Amino acid sequence: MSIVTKAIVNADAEARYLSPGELDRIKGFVAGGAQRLRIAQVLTENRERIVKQAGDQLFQKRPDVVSPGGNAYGQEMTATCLRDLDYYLRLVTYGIVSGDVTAIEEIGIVGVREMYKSLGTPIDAVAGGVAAMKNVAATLLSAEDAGEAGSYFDYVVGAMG
Ligand SMILES: CCC1=C(C)/C(=C/C2=NC(=C\c3[nH]c(/C=C4\NC(=O)[C@H](C)[C@H]4CC)c(C)c3CCC(=O)O)/C(CCC(=O)O)=C2C)NC1=O
Repeated sequence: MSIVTKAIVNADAEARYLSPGELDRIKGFVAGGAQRLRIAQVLTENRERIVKQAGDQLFQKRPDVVSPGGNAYGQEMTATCLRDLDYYLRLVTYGIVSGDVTAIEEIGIVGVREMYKSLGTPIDAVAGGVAAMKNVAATLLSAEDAGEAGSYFDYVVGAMG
């Protein structure tokens, strides 16, 4: 949900107009719109590169996950691992566009610990992969845009930590 939708749901629940505070927050959301869309566009256009480079960095740091016995060992499992990174990059773009982490949380965070546990996937390594995507993404963005995008990657990493 974007903060616009949220404010409307809250206001309508009390059958009232949007409050000055809500209008102010929406003003900030709208003012940042061009930036958020620009960032989401760069991440979307460069998704393959971001996922591949982040995967390379992760496997260099954590060779155990792609070694025999590792959860991402073998071509197929490595591809599934990179697919998961791509899933999280996609969710990060949802967060950036909506200016809110709710979509990321609902789709990719609720229950994630239990899921990776049952798959035998080390969640700290998934978090490491997301952190690597943040760093790769930063090389494609201005410092200001990288800062804005970074908070959404940080949210995912923090939620897995
Ligand atoms: C959009 C929300 C969403 C998420 C997040 C998601 C994750 C997800 N990752 C899975 C598997 C997996 N995930 C990984 C990932 C990794 N293994 C490692 O060691 C690395 C650290 C890591 C990559 C960074 C691997 C290797 C599997 C396959 C495990 C197996 O089949 O044994 C599975 C099991 C089913 C399948 O193989 O598709 C799910 C549901 N699915 C979703 O719909």
